[in-house]
Amino acid sequence: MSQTISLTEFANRLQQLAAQAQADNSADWSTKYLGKKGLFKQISADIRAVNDKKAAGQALNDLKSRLEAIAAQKNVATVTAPPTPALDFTLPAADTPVGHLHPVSQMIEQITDIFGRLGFIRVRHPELDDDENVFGRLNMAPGHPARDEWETFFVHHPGTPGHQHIRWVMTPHTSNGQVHEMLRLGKPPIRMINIARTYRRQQDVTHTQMFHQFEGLMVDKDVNITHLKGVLDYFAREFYGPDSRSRIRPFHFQFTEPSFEIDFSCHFCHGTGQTDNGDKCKFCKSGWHEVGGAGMVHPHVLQACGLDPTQYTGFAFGWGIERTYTLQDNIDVPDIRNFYNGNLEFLQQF
Ligand code: FA5
Repeated sequence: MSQTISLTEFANRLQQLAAQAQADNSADWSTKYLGKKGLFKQISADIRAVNDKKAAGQALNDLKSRLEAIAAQKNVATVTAPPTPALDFTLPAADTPVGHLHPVSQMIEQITDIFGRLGFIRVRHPELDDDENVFGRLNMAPGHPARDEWETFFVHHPGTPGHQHIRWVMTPHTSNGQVHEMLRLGKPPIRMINIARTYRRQQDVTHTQMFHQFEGLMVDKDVNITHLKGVLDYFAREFYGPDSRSRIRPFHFQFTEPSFEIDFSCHFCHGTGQTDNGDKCKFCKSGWHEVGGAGMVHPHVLQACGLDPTQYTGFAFGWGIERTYTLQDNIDVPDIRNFYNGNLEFLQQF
């Protein structure tokens, strides 16, 4: 049986604790005396050994008031448990974070939808392809200097005995889709949109080694540049807003003739290049954003893909998906690599 303590002995101990507390100026005074595991809590446990619990309880209450008075006098905050908030069952539940499609997937859906309304059907063509489809049939014979522009990853494959040797290439652009589609269908009309991953030996704030491009192709009788311009203007209006428009500027691609660079009017300054108070638009500087390339399919390409260039003409266009986001004024893309490094703060803005 545990030892009993007389009420007098208990009261003496309380007195000693009060005196000690009064003399003590330590920085952790409050925790030491009134904290959850503090001296008051410890001495309160001794009440079990006192017979006269009523008087002992009264003495403990007096000590508590005394300690609180000392705390106030010493100007220390007393440690008291925070009030338990009353449960309100009528409050709405806290939001559960909900994920969403990756921005690249979102844009693929949007682009597929916009061009789909013009009859361009989305197709898929290989991302690891024969050099002949990526370059050769696109008017870039082996050794042609234009090949250097694509900063290509080549895949070494020794070949399979008895099979034709294939020179494998990780596609640096989606233009190989033009070749596949013409060979697949064999006969116009052709209206495709090929969206795929592409690869280049490039890596900095505006380049990733893997990125996405899309490629449009239309081939038929009497297709001309005005059709291309109409399609680009339609895209500008649908994607950027009703007052957006496109511009094409002369350029060179080996697989289109003539070739163009495509610009879209800046949706921030509406193509004026100026802010309302006459300053240069910080977003575009010139009123336009360059997005990608286009042109009329080169007769050599039509021929290499089995189509008669005296009967058919066509146009092609293509650009990058990640880069398109960098041209939107409501989206912050300080580094294009953020699309692929799992940075949630970045991805949550989409
Ligand atoms: C081409 O790739 C041509 N195939 C486009 C084309 C299609 C021309 C049909 C004519 C007819 P270019 O190399 O400029 O063109 O690349 C097009 C776009 O891809 C660029 O404007 C950019 O948006 C994107 N791009 C290119 N390299 C990278 C990269 N490393 N990282 C992210 N985006 C890139």
